[in-house]
Amino acid sequence: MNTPQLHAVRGEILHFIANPASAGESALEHFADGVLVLRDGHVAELGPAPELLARLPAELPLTDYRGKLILPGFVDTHIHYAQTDIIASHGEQLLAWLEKYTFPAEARFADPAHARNVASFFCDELLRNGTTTALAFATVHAASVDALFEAALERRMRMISGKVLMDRHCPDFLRDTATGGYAESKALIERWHGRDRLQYAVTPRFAATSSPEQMTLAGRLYAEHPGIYLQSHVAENQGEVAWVAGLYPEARSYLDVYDRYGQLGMRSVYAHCIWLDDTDRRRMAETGAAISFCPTSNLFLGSGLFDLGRANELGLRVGLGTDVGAGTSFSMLQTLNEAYKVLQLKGQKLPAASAFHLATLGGAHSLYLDDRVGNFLPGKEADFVVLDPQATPLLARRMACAQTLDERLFVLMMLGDDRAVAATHVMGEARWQRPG
Ligand code: XAN
Repeated sequence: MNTPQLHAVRGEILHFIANPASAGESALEHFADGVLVLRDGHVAELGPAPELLARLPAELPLTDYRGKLILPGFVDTHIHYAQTDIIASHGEQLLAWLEKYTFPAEARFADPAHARNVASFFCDELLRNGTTTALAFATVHAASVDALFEAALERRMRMISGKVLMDRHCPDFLRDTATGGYAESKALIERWHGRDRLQYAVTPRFAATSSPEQMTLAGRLYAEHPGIYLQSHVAENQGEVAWVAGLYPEARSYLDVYDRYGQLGMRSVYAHCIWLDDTDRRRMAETGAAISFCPTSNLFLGSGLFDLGRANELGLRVGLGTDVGAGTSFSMLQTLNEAYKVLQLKGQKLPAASAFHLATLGGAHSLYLDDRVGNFLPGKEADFVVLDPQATPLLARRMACAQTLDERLFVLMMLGDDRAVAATHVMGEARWQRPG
């Protein structure tokens, strides 16, 4: 998989340079037969094949993906690597699901060998699904963060993660302390933040499992380290919302709890955001905080239907999250499929162009990474996924009936999954290739 410093990739190529919701058709660039020229793992140039091939040196190495569709690598804005082994666990809604499945699974990460084993599988599974950037929860154990960052570094993936902060309302074996969690997070930031493509996220699990003292220190960590991320959950489930209201009676809303502790701002990302009101949404927009929309998880746990239309109207940053293990697939295509259905139930539309924007440039924008990944503008890191529109008999048959690019993209997101991913490249290099 050793890729020369300068090389080219040929195929059908599609990327976004703006949000189709505001820019319409000019948001998207499409080359039915295109060439992407890569230099040292970055995009050097993109254009129509006949034009570029006529002036590129004849000896330039070229990978031929004709018949396939090349898109920027997917950006998963919310996932729990330690929940890989409990994906598809039956029967509960959020709070009971945490107790019954999540906490026991996360307890196993006290063993660094287990953490390394899961981290390696997890990173490979992301790549098999075309995901090259992720914002991921680890567990309360500092070594679980080391394991994930080591696995991502080996594969050169863009990974943002952090140690879970959780000092109350959880089993003893998963509990840290406010000051211990602060010190461990600080040490992890020093060890990992800014190393290659890795970045750190301060990670209070949710307001219910952190004491006011821990919430204060989480806010302090976020303020003390410019450029750092903060990730948490908010307003996912109605029982959870009521519980948090009782724990923080002084707060106007669940989101306001995070605001009071200085945890809203640029590079803060909140998963779910189902039970927010417009005051909350406006506050997120004002502070630059982002939402991770997690449709498969929201349906699986019966949490509710996210209002993407309203978030867009108020100019919020929104990305897409698989939220494995409450989410039911690592595939961002399958996640778009469920997003479409959630929005149908809300009486809203998710056109295919908006959907693929959400999974690529939109996600990168929500993470303040759109200057580095998310599309193929010159200088961007060359992360891309190669999709096979003929991957399954049904896909091939349905594609043959599709008339327009829009229709083909919609078919891909509704019928596609990991089988549709022919290859995934990270910084230009093929890190996953479908056998055969
Ligand atoms: N709230 C949560 N929601 C979720 O979907 N997964 C989790 O692990 C979690 N913890 C708090």
